[in-house]
Amino acid sequence: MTNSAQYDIQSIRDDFPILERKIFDKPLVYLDNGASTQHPTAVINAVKNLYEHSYANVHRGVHTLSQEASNLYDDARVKVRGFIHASCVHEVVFTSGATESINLVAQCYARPRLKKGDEILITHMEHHSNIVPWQMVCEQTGAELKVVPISDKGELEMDQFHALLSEKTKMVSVVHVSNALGTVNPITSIINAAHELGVPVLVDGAQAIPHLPVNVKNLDADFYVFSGHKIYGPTGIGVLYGKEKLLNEMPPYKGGGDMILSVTFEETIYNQLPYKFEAGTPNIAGAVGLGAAIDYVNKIGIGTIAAHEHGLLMYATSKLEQIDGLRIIGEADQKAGLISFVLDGVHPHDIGTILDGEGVAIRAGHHCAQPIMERYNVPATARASFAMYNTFQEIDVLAEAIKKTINMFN
Ligand code: 7TS
Repeated sequence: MTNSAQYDIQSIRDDFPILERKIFDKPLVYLDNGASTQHPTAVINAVKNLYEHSYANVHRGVHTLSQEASNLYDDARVKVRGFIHASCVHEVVFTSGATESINLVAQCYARPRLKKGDEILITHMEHHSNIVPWQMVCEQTGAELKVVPISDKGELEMDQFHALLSEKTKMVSVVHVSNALGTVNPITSIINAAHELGVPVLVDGAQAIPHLPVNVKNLDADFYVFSGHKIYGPTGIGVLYGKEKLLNEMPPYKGGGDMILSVTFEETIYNQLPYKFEAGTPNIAGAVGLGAAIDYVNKIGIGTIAAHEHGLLMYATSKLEQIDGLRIIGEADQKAGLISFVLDGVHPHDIGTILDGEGVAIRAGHHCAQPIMERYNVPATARASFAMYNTFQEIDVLAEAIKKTINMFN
């Protein structure tokens, strides 16, 4: 199996120092990118350079280092804006990750608007971080959570979505790409249908952002969230994109420094967007690292990465399908680069452990999507998830390691 001539996989791999690691004396085959991706030298160096040359707190000092750090922090926001095609930089709020972004919208957008009898519509394939914040806000307000079912293939039952969407629906929150199934959801149709009833839509883009071009303006998403660590950036940094009008209508999430214009004991005037939602010293290095990660992805091209990963997905699917006793969970027509699977008679944790012995890192577990496990009546799955640096040869290693696992258990 060869890679496309234009795609210089070796030079990409050379940019990721960790890929040289050996695990139990075997070359690392890192296929746990859905949990967290690895970092190119450009990201590591951006963070290193900040700490070595330009580090100080941001937005509060007139001295040179504070100005340099502030500029780097603000540049990162400009890069995110460009990457997701937001209309303006102040629609990009830095958070600690997708989870915090969703909680922020649940508490600051939904909670003040919800009352008993209202409904929030999510789907059966959400990560816990797009379930629990809505359950919490339902408990707080008396609103009810409605769930769009999925088919055996792992696709949303769109007729059910349309049936559940009603005047009672006050918010739709849906995952763009499922972390447990790989399904790419038809979010344009979902957003359009919701907007016909005046219902805003949050899109959980945690698993989409490293794999697909995202244009929040074309999608007309009201909110779009993701984490830096799933797109080759640092942990502890994430993004909440929100339409300016909606963000302006929302109260702040946390109170503290940087989110105010003036404070007296009688009255506090909040800062403008996006700082209203960024109380306290932010994750400066995280933002700078995320900016560098976006530069890196742009250099390769998100469309090019998507094409490479699609090739890996097709190849891996055809290889794994040939293995007796292996069942793929999630066979949607539209999938991004991950495969969940189970083996007859072998617990996914044992698969994970044996594969680790072969140098192959996958995730085994419920993937923080327990309702999906329940839907397919499995306790857990093993999941191989791909990134721009994975090779077709690594898929061969994965397949051989799975066959070895099956042989050990027979
Ligand atoms: N939404 C989806 C679809 C996710 O896959 C994840 C993390 C999150 C939200 C939460 O992101 P965080 O950065 O705020 O934690 N998913 C996974 C995973 O699949 N394996 O580990 C984490």
